[in-house]
Amino acid sequence: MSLSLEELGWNEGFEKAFKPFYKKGWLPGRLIRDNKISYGALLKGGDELEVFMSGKVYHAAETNAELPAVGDWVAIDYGQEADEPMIRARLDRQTCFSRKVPGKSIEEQVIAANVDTVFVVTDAGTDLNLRRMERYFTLIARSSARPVVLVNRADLYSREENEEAAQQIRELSLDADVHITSAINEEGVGVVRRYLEVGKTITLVGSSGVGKSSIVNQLLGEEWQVTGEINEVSGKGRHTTTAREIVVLPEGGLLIDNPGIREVQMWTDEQTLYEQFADIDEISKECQFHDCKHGSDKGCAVREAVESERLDYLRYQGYLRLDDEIQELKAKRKKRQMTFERRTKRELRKVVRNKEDRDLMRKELRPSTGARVEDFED
Ligand SMILES: Nc1nc2c(ncn2[C@@H]2O[C@H](COP(=O)(O)OP(=O)(O)OP(=O)(O)O)[C@@H](O)[C@H]2O)c(=O)[nH]1
Ligand SMILES: [Mg+2]
Ligand SMILES: [Zn+2]
Repeated sequence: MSLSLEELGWNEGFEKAFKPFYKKGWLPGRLIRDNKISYGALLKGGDELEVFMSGKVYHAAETNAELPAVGDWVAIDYGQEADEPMIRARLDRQTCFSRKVPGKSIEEQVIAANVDTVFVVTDAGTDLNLRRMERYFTLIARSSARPVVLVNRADLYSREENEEAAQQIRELSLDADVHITSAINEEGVGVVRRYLEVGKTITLVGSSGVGKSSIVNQLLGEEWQVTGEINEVSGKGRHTTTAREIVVLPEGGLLIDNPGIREVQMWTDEQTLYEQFADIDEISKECQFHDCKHGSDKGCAVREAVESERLDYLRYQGYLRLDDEIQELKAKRKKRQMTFERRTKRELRKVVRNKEDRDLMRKELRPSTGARVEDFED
């Protein structure tokens, strides 16, 4: 299969941004796998190449989120014959789906760069959590990708249960398409195909075990199996995905399967939050004070709306929690930006002198990119 750059997601914007790099003799590649020390890159023609990050790219990144990530387009320098191919630059992302690194850290974790559509996979029963769904919607809105929800495992629930779950999810977002699917019965998975387009990248996220890889396998056809190895540690004999990787689909389009996400921590700004909660934003115009926090504030129209059952109590609670998280993140970031990031950079510079050190450092200092323990539910 010989692939053009366009089939790998290249477009005019990237072509334009790449101009200065062509002049240096570098060539574009799309990162499809993060091996920590190196990356797998797809090149024009469809060949895969192992590429290494240059010290310059490493130093130029002020945060881990700025380092190359799966989905990124980079400029590759082949150097002399015996040299390792090097990433000399990363093109600006056209979309970027990220969350906050789980735990106390205040860093952004890029889940996938340059994705066009994010599928959130859930089900109508044990996995369904509308508050979590609101988080996904907020993160997707921030990413500039298009949101689609799959209410999967439909074979395990009644038609009414599936329909009701889908309806509840639809009420949370004006932008998201919501479909009911069953990967086991091959029901509705065909709808995912409708979103596939040559050169467009989709990704699937959701809790572990909801069926992301099963859906991916159906799109890939029999001979491809991305469901991972059997989990010997837990002894559950389940196939759990442990790394994200881009695959080119036989019918065109690119797809990133993800490990199960346990914590959907906020990585966004207030603006995106308000847009996602336009109903609350609208009501809040009637609050007595313009900086109303909608808690115990006097004359709060939002609280009144909850009391008169015009606004769902749980949605209101979810909103307050997300707003809290965003404010906290903002405050922490401000405080630590100067000290923490500058210090890390200085320390990196000191140590990352030669290649051996560089590789070692990469292993130790890139805990928040790629898949981590927190990515997995068990
Ligand atoms: N009944 C039913 N089972 C399903 C369906 N989709 C997936 N499963 C099963 O659920 C289990 C987990 O499916 P996976 O596709 O590996 O789930 P995943 O979302 O990729 O999980 P992680 O890789 O751990 O994040 C497998 O045993 C699947 O056969 C479905 O629609 N109906
Ligand atoms: Mg999986
Ligand atoms: Zn208010």
